[in-house]
Amino acid sequence: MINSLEATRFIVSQVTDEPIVASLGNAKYDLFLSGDRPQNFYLWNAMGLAVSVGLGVAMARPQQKVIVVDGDGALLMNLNALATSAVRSPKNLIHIVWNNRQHELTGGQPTATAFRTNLAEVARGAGIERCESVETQAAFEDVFLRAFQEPGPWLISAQTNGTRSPGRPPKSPTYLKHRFRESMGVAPE
Ligand SMILES: Cc1ncc(C[n+]2csc(CCOP(=O)(O)OP(=O)(O)O)c2C)c(N)n1
Ligand SMILES: [Mg+2]
Repeated sequence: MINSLEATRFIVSQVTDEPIVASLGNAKYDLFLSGDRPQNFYLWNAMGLAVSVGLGVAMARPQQKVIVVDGDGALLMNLNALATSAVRSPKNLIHIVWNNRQHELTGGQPTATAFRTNLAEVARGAGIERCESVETQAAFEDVFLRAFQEPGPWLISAQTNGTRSPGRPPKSPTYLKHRFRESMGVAPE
């Protein structure tokens, strides 16, 4: 079983100025704890939209890897985003899902992955080129390093435990948006 904080720390240890878009809840809490940086874009409440935002960033920045850290519950709420990603197929998009098989943040209600749904297979069926499921930290690090080097788009479903993360990133979406845009070299609005 993978600890999502440990795995997120590994991601952050590998990046330089690559953008990382984080889903609401534990994904963004872990990212903040692993090292706050202007290139981190934390979503507040917009459940399921991390990969939609990441897709847009990946299309706008084709020369750079763009990483999305997502939750299983959030992705399941917006599965059509996988089909949209596949239509565009940006080679630089790395979509990582922390699959703890529950909505941990709202009380641990089981998601569909606790029953029959396999997110890597769903992504493959949607048309995402490179889909992997991993269950150990070593396997995660190995596939992440491949995804960081080799063309995608990638979907990595990582089996994680259900731990609550204590990280609390800045709460103002406006502040986070401006900070992120500035880090991308986009002129202020
Ligand atoms: C549209 C919508 N419905 C419900 C919520 C409440 N909500 C916040 S986090 C969360 C669970 C997210 O589950 P997951 O993405 O698997 O992350 P985890 O909590 O397991 O880390 C829910 C249901 C929300 N923010 N938006
Ligand atoms: Mg979950």
